[in-house]
Amino acid sequence: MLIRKPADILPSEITSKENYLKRRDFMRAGALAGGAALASPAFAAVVPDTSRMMIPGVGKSDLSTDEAPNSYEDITTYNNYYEFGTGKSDPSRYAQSFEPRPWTITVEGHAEKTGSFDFDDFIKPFALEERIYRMRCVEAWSMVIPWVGISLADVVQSFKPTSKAQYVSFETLDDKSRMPGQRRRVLAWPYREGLTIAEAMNPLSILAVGLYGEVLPNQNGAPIRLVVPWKYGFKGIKGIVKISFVEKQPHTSWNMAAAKEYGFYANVNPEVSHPRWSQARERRIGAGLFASKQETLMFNGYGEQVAHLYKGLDLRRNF
Ligand SMILES: Nc1nc2c(c(=O)[nH]1)N[C@H]1C(S)=C(S)[C@@H](COP(=O)(O)O)O[C@H]1N2
Ligand SMILES: [Mo]
Repeated sequence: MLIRKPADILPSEITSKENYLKRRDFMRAGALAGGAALASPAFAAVVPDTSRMMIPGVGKSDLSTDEAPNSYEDITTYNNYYEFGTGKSDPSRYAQSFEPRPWTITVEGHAEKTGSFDFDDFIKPFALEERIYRMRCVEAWSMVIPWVGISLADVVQSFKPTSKAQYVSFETLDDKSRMPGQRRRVLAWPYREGLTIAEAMNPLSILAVGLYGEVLPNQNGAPIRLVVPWKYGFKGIKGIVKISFVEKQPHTSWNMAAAKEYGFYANVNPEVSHPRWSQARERRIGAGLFASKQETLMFNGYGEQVAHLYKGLDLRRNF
């Protein structure tokens, strides 16, 4: 086998956080040079193995759930990423040839520090941590995912937002040639999301760069995506290229598409139904065809950490 799996990589080969993606590129280049057959469409499906690289220097977090994580298979084959198609298996199929490098993240708006940064430089100052989170999609299914990420609060603080920065907005890459799903206007591209500055500063909010200890697969939002576990999955914007500190509540893709169905807050709330279905229960992906649904928890079970953010806010109106 030409391409080695993470388990076959010796710890001595793992040098530094800054080098892990460079090594991945090296391995991919090697794989392509080593077998011309890999370049043919019939073999395209095996190429993604090259991106399965361990991320070194990942700490543990006491904010992790002790529930059993979903399988790597479930997490990487049952996805929502409309830039690669609207079917659940579309992202794992059609994002394989996406190259999440080179990758530039632009930070702008009401902050003392702004600018454009290469992905590696962007994440370098921050500690990498494993965070095992319950994730709840607005479509009433859920998973438990062992993310590798950096604290969004640390990122926000490092850019020194001014008092005018009330919200943080995020944008995904906008490039039809690399994201074939963008040829159809199923959403207004680029995909947009936002948080209040207090939500962004909450210790639970992270920018994920990996899962199961490995570099983030393309279908899960490589190279960097937002994870806010007390909100419906659509807040977790993938493939981020822009972060803006803004004064007014930003426009968000799902709210622009259907304002009556998807609000800005999108907090998981079993008591507030989606106009077309109940949010009281959820199906845990991978639990089996005959497993009964489980009850959805207020704020997806993270109320202790986040309920204070919404004191005095009518959650029925601000859904
Ligand atoms: N750019 C972008 N980000 C996105 C989406 C999308 O279509 N485009 N889908 C969202 C939705 S609806 C969900 S449920 C989560 C799914 O994340 P996962 O596939 O890693 O589980 O990604 C979110 N982030
Ligand atoms: Mo979702």
